[in-house]
Amino acid sequence: MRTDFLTPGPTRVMGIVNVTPDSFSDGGDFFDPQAAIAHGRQLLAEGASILDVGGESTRPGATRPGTGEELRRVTDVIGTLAAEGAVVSVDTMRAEVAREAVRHGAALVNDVSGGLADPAMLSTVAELGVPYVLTHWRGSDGIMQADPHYDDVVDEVVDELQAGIARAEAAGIARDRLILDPGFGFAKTAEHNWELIGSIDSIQQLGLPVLLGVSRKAFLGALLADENGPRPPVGRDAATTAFSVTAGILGLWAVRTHAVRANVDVIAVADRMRA
Ligand code: PMM
Repeated sequence: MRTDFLTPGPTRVMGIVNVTPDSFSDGGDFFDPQAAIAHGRQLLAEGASILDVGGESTRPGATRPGTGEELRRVTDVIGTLAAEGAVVSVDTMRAEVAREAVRHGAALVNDVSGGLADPAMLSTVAELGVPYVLTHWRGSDGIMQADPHYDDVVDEVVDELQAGIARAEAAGIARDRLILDPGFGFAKTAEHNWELIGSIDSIQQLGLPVLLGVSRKAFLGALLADENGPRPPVGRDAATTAFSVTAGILGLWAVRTHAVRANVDVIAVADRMRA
């Protein structure tokens, strides 16, 4: 089993391949599996170390596809790209999709629910033996997205990630197979996201690799708003690279981004400055 992508080194770029009709920034662009495969190849050519292939939009209010439909969207894309040598992760909240994805060559499972959406997820990942991205999440219902509450967002996210690590280990996932993600935008307001990003070292102190998923997210649209309203998602790529500089300087494990080349470039600079 391949785990070379976990070894310490410069921050990696995980390129996003959304095989969905409704993701917030690129929904529909790569819904056709052939378009998704071509996009994945393009992201690899731009320097992506990992491709994150997902068949369900996690956008608040999105209608969930059935398991069969989610599988139909991702399996050929994963199978083709993995067979060509790519390190592929599957972005799914479903154990059955994780299992099939790994059978088709996925090397890691990226579950934005931290194992909370599907009770079979953690034990399935343990059985598969692959690395697992454990994301901070508090449910996908409207209230949790629209009005999340924390007394101290950093402390609570750290505590809840620790609880997630304990759940994962209890289910049989080895600690050295875990990657942590604070879950920007998942049950968090823009203010919560800014507080968390300012204290990302608190997440690093948990001692596991950290993945940053901020690419094109709404809090950047709000930051860059003008008289026409929030900046649309495709106009948020330059701002996204600012976080990749930070990630590179702090030596985070990876950033998950839609655009790849610019993020690879700024990480090269950040890494060189660290040397
Ligand atoms: N964000 C999205 C989807 N998957 N996975 C992880 N680990 N972290 C994230 O922040 C994350 C994710 C939503 O963004 P998209 O719809 O543009 O893929």
